[in-house]
Amino acid sequence: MSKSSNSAAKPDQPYASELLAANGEWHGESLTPSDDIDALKKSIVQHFSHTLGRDINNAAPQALYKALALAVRDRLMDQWRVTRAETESRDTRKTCYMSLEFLMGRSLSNAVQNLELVEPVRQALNQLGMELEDLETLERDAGLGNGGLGRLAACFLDSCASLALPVTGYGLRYRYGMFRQEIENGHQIEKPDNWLRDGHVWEIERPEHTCVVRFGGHVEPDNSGASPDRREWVTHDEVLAVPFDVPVPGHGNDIVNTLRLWSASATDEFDLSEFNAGGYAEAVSGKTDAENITMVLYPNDSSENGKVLRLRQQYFLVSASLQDAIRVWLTSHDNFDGFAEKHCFQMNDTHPSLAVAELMRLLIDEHEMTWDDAWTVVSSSMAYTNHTLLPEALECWSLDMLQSLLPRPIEIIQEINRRFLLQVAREWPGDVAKQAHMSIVSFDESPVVRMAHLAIVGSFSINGVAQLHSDLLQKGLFNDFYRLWPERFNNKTNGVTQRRWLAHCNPHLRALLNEQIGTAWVNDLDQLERIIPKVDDAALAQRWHEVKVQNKVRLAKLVEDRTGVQVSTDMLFDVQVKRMHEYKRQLLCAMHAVHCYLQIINGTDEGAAPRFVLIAGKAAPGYYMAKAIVKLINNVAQVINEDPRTKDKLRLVFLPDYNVSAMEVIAPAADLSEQISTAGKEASGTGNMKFMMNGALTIGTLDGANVEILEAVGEENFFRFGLSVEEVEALRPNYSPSAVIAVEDRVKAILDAFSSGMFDCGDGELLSVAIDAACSADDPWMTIADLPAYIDAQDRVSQCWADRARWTRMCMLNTANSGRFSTDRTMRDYNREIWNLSPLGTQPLANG
Ligand code: 26W
Repeated sequence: MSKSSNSAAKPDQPYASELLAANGEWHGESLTPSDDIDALKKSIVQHFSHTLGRDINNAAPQALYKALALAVRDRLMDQWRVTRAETESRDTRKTCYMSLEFLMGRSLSNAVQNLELVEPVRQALNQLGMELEDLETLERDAGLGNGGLGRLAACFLDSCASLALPVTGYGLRYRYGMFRQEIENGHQIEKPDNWLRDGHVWEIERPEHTCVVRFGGHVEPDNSGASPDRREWVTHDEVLAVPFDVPVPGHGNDIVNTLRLWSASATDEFDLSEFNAGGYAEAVSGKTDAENITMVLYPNDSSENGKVLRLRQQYFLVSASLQDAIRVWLTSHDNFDGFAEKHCFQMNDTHPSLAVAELMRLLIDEHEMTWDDAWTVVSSSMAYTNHTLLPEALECWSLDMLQSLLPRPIEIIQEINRRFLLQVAREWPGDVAKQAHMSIVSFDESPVVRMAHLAIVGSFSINGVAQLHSDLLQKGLFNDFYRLWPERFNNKTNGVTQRRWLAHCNPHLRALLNEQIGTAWVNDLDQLERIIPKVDDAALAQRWHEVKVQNKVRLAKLVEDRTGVQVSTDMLFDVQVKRMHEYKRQLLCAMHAVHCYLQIINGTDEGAAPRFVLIAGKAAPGYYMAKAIVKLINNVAQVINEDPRTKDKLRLVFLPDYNVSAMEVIAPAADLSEQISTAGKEASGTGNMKFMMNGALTIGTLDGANVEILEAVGEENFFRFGLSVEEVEALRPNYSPSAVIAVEDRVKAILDAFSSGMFDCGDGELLSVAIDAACSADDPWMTIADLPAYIDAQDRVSQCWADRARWTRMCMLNTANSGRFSTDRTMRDYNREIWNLSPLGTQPLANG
């Protein structure tokens, strides 16, 4: 392979030899402060008065939080430096996990737990007159993601660090994360999420690793003769990518991995012609164009609206991240031999799939490789995870837009496609339709680039996120590709990290589990099976029940604080929290609440469990129907909650501003987990796993990972209902909601209640839009088809609730069988079948 143009020689180190020698210690003493209580107290006070310059006599709570966070951060700095050095060493094979979203939530509590400092920190704070829980909740969520895909990336990082896997997360440092949701008169209102307003303790800016990313301009032939495939990208604009590193501590293993978030900044070179013409202010304000790139997270979780800014974000992320990997490589190599063996680039959905073209460009144009050598590197280091089967979520970018924004990468995409179509023609000679169908660039009049096709053609591994989803990808959406390259396709069922989603968020259950089976489950979730032999222990069941009640008290308080609605902990907490989307069928849940209400007012509610139905989730700001459903739920809630007849029997609440921290209160308190999507639509789901782990029972369809949850816990401990994938597809051509309504009085009564105006609250039109859609024969989500079976399943829930011993036993079995839904298992699967990394600290380092 060809030589790189960059020199691998180290620059002269201008630093004092004393400083270099002191890397991690000072005159033989470790720089890491001690974990004992006095040292912690001293650190907190020092940061409060010296780093933050505050006065203890008028301590702002935010400053106290920050002082604590800084004290904790000090205790991971050395481990972070050592982990980075080993990860970046020439012998370490590593994964770069590229994602437009990382939904990290809060960091302080996570760091305290993973550094195993909970007790000393708690005591240090107590001695200073403070409570850990009070300070923890002052931290703003880092909400740099929409939903499942972003939170999955965050859980992956926790598990990789805890398994000592050399994995670096690469993402964007959005100035504004996921919007804050307020509810006004039942409508969703979006407010900006200024999460950096008070500063962010958990990031370290690394301006020395800034990269330059190009946009616009055009391409010219290259006359240097360096490589026959090289081209010159000229007259482009440049934007700086400045990295901010966030530490990702593993649990109790001295590993601290890195999440590197790029922030866009203008180059210091302003438009001089404008400057000289006296337009100084105009030249400087041109900066905002560049800096807008990382200004805001796009709040869409299922449809792409083709905005050029979003495309700029995607390219900005992949270009900077790949340049970064190459920079590190060239500090210890002078060519690219072995680069592919030491790197895996995992693409979280198609959002970073321009990486396929960008790595080609960097290798060919910047590092003088031939096309064939570069393609060998790219196609053996890229891997792609698909997270959705919904056609509207599959990204396509207009060729025109790509040509004007990224003239060189699009040239490369077209060449990749040309070569790929030759391969298709060899496999299916004469089949032009096949070529049209599989082509990366569509054959339309206004062609688009299908990003999933680019990702598949460029990757050695393509995975879905639950067994059912992976099967459907192979049988349906990607079938042609599967026939061409079956060996590339695999499944990796999602998980969640039990450190956040059980140990941290459910301290009472953690204590009970620790007492019963020891603490090993925190790093080995299969240990939870040791609860199985104890599920008939009545005394244990009673304590399990008491833990649930305590958690329900905590959630009830949150609900009352945010909505003013009071709920009794004697009620069955029936919970559906997730993004608002028609396929997730929050409408089904609302219709069942109406069914319960009608039973109460008709006096036919005998045997019905007293229920608190809790729904929460954000609607994409431009998704009209999802917003109509939010309004519908709020209207129904208002009628139910204000009717004195429902007292002690039924409450319905839409909790505003659902986010990671809210889920940490909700999951431990739920009795019933609603996972009721139309079969074949939810790729996996991960909320379903959080609820199961915390001992909620699931009412669910055979969709996504529900199938595997059911398999793990058994039919008798799961409320299954509804059409299967095959049944949905078989029914679709003859689907007739009116036929269902004609024979189902319960369904008719619900719809009559809506059409009577009972829930209109002055906004009947919006409601009827949602109800009419569900009653149409074209309803893709087939809500009415599943409604009778859903009501039956809810009746089984009510019956079961009446027998508390049986219910609690089922809850215990759900927790006990949730081991396989740990992201520790997921990451081991990725590592065994895709990444092939050696855990840090297990390999002798040569030339480290
Ligand atoms: C605007 C572009 C876009 C398109 C699709 C943004 C986001 C998406 C998604 C479909 C994102 C997403 O969150 N998917 C979810 O991923 C989870 C983790 O794998 C799964 O558990 C969910 O089932 C899936 O909907």
